[in-house]
Amino acid sequence: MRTTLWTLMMTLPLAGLACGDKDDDTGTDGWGDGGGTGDGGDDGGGADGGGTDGGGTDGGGTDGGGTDGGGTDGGGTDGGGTGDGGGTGDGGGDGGTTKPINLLVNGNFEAGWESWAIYPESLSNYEIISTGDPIYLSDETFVAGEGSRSLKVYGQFTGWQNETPIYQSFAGEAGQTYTLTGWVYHHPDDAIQGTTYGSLAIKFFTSDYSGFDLQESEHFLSSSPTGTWTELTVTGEVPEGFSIVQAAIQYWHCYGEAEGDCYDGGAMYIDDLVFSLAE
Ligand SMILES: [Ca+2]
Repeated sequence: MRTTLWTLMMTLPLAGLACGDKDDDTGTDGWGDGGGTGDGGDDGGGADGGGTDGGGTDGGGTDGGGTDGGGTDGGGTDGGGTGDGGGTGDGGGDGGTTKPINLLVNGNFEAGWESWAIYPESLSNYEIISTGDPIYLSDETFVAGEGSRSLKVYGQFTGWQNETPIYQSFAGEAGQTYTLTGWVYHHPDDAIQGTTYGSLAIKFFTSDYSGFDLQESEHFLSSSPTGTWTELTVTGEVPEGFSIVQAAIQYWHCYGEAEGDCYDGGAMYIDDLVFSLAE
């Protein structure tokens, strides 16, 4: 496995990390925002209800009371209730392809650690971090990439190279093509150091876990921009004979360390992962 990863590191282009404005839905990611809010509801309640029916006919005239007629019956009940329309206005799809179905549960970590796994389970060098939590070694506080919570991972501090894989597993079939995207971040006051790097990976296993293969995204490393969320993407096809597919976050602390005295600091934050199957 180590040979494979070295080879990968040599062959993968390290340049060209895509940094971008995470909230920008205009085109480049091809997702097409699908429109959103659906107007049309605004008119229902107000105009019809209160004005015409209520106050005039029933109320004011026959019963003769200001109280019964005008106020209660008319305006409130009828009017407000029937005025539908809100929420149904879907439409809007402004081009681009359909947003992919996300196979991940809790890919945005808003439900904390739920549905995620780490190997081995005894590892504890990670946490769910929320907007407003302190940044290690900094006076600043964390701001989630999406929603209010993200995942934070750092090194195991064994002195040696160590990997922390965090993942969700799926049943796959040979020939299927999967894509994993997500956003990563490191803060200037606690940035990734040395040879440590993080990445997204799609891992393939045979049913008995004797066979292993993977595809890996660009590396997020010490030279990657700090203080901004960067998108990583990886695509991979399930090889013949493989049936288990993992959408994985990797964190290689002290990568390549041979002396056993590496204690590089830094942490990587991850959010908003999407794992999808090509149609
Ligand atoms: Ca989130």
